[in-house]
Amino acid sequence: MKAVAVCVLFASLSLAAPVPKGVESANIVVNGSFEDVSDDDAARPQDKGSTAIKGWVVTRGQIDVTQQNGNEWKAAHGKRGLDLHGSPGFGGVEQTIATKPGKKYKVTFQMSGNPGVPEHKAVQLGVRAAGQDKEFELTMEGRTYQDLKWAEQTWEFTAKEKATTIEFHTAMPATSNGFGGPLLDDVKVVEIN
Ligand SMILES: [Ca+2]
Repeated sequence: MKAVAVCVLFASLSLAAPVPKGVESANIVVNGSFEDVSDDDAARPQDKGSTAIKGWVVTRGQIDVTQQNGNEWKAAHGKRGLDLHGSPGFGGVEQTIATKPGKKYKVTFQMSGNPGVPEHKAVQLGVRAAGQDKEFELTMEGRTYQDLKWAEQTWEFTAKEKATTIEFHTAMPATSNGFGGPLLDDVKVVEIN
């Protein structure tokens, strides 16, 4: 009886095995966690056009690299992230990735906001690629230097070319405080079909 039971168990296990969904696509973004930047460059604001953050070009205006300091400014991944407002500045970052025309891509990233700007009740961050775009908003309620409450966001776009430039940028109004804005970390892009 025991042997039969084991056989049945194995049979049902093999039936229950998940159907392979094909190979999970790899993340095609370089340095999506913004860790690969020299200590010197991480310590100073980065102007539009800067390529100090490996794989990325700073767009629009100045940004800051954030760095974990004790129990403050913990990154979503690793030790560093970006504040898309500089000192001051209203900036962004972009990267050109290899894509297949007509294919869909899933973008995931971690978002928060700089808690040092009490007048900001919320922060807004824009993502754009291949002529498509989306704006994300997060409340600043409960977000502190000790607890940035990083929140995962997702978006999808369809590639049109063999190379696609994806940009993450502040979507806050020019009347907002340019010294602290939306925070970004742990960017991933994977092909999904
Ligand atoms: Ca990071």
